[in-house]
Amino acid sequence: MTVHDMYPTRGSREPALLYRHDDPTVYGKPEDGMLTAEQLAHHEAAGYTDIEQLLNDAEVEKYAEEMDRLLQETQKSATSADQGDDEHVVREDERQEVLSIFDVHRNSELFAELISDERVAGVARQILGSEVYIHHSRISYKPGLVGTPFYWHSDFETWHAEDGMPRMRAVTLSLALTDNTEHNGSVMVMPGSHKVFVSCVGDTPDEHYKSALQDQRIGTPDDVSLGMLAEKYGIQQLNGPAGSATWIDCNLMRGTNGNITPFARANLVVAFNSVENECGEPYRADEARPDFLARDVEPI
Ligand code: 6CS
Repeated sequence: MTVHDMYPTRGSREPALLYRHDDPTVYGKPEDGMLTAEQLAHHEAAGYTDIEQLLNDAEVEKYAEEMDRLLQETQKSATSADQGDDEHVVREDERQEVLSIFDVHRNSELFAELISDERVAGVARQILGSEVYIHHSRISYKPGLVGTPFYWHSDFETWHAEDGMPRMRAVTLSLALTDNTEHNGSVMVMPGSHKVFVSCVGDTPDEHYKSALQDQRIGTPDDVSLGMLAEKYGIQQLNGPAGSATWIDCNLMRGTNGNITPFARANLVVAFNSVENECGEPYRADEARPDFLARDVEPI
């Protein structure tokens, strides 16, 4: 059976800007969760929502310690005799510093507890208007001095092409575990760009995730499309102290600069998908990505 692809990408030599067919962006109402009518309206229009303080100071300390524990665990596994990391740990090439630790909802009871909290899973349910499951979770780490940039992309382009996510009904929480400043690689977004889908050029290589998680080059927009989006929507940098957070629509255009400051930048990133938007076969890859990136479907 041929499945109609509402968001064709990576199949043609020409890039294209397509309408978002999935309306609305916000499915729930103020009475469904902690976000106010004003915050929900902003999310609908801009594709993101800033939360000034999701964690209090004591919680910031607790979760930053837990992150350090996870980082130390990866150091142990990397130095133990001929045993590399599991795939869920991603490092940069030069100094082998950790960039991402995936599956934190499975590897850390503390993070699992936080993710199931009303402030986190509850808000994901409110935005998506249904039960939700975790598409993936990670600590996104930009080590001081060698933190690498992430080029402009929409999460959905990859999730559609490589994970078989049919519709734009997913949302990501990015929660600062250290201060995020304009210098150390805080997230940049193009507000409102979630209403446009950039169909990208290039085929998906085998095991693309291995290189893309270090430096994504396929599934990223062409120069002309990026220029048009930046002109139309502008660029907003999401700075905030440890404990602040941002909800990001799955199709919002976003990227980060590198981190050449000595100050590490770390965020907990949790991608939630609606249970009504379960992934199928990838639209533009021969094989689905591994479980730690995309296969969990148990509602939280
Ligand atoms: O792989 C993912 O699911 C996420 N990471 C990258 C580098 N690009 C797409 C998406 O944001």
